[in-house]
Amino acid sequence: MESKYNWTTLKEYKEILFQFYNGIAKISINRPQVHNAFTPRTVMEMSEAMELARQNPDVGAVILTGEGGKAFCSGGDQSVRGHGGYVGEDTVPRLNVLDLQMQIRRIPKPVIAMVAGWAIGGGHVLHVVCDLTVAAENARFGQTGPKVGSFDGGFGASYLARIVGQKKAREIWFLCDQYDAQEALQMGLVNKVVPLEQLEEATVAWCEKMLERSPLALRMLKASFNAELDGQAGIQQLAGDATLLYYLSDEAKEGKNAFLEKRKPDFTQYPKFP
Ligand code: S0N
Repeated sequence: MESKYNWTTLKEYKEILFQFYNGIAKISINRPQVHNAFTPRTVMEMSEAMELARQNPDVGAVILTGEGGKAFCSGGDQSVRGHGGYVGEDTVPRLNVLDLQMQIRRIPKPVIAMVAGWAIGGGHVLHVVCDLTVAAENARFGQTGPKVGSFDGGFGASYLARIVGQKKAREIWFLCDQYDAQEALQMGLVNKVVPLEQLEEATVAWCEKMLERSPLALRMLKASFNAELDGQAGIQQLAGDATLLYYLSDEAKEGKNAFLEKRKPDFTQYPKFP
């Protein structure tokens, strides 16, 4: 489908597109012939692009999507599934999509899944771990693990259950049924459903709205939502952001300056808030 936006390529890849427009990075799986199933290489490319988006100060929001209009992602490419993982060109089996899931949760910028067509298996989990999901009316959601001999007991199970509830999450995994966009909306699995031809516009509009918001507030909120679920790792993320904010203060700078000037720090002027 033609885009009305002037996306520029940030870096050329073999199995994904990595583009930029107006503060938004778009990472798009480009294997429509297999409904955007991912290989280890696809995931490595997405991982690198996600890190580049994180480090790029011009990027304030990330869209994760799939090319072709018929699939967001159909999970791990079963044709390269080997003994112990998905086998890449180097013949090593990997389950590297788990690292990508962590990256999506860790990047201190909102990540929106833009879902047209199938979001299935490991592809479904990818949209689940995104901060928000905008779905086209043709979107179809589901897990296939127990049908094809796999499962994701990490975020794919526990975080899904936090979103849709324990009973529904067990139904989704145990039955391997597929759910349309309206059903997904009803169970809180997606945030918004729009006609396919409006999908990109609606997603970009939400990104642009978030780009008008305070980036530090969005960062702190994302870390706070994660902290509630992620235990010590979540607290570490939130605490790291607290340190970032503290470093911005004159009080913290006094400590550093005193060290460099080889003098005793004077913290007396800083308030002891009630
Ligand atoms: C998506 C489905 C339902 C669409 O059906 P439809 O419309 O009838 O299309 P098809 O004719 O089936 O598909 C069109 C072409 O695309 C190929 N294809 C589709 N999906 C895949 C896939 N996942 N791998 C390889 N090829 C795929 C079809 O073969 C067909 O090709 P041609 O035209 O040549 O015949 C339907 O396609 C479907 O059910 N697909 C399979 C969905 C699935 O089971 N995915 C895998 C689920 N498992 C995972 O994702 C593993 C999770 C995982 O990755 C993981 C979990 C925990 C810990 C680690 C990991 C990890 O691996 O890292």
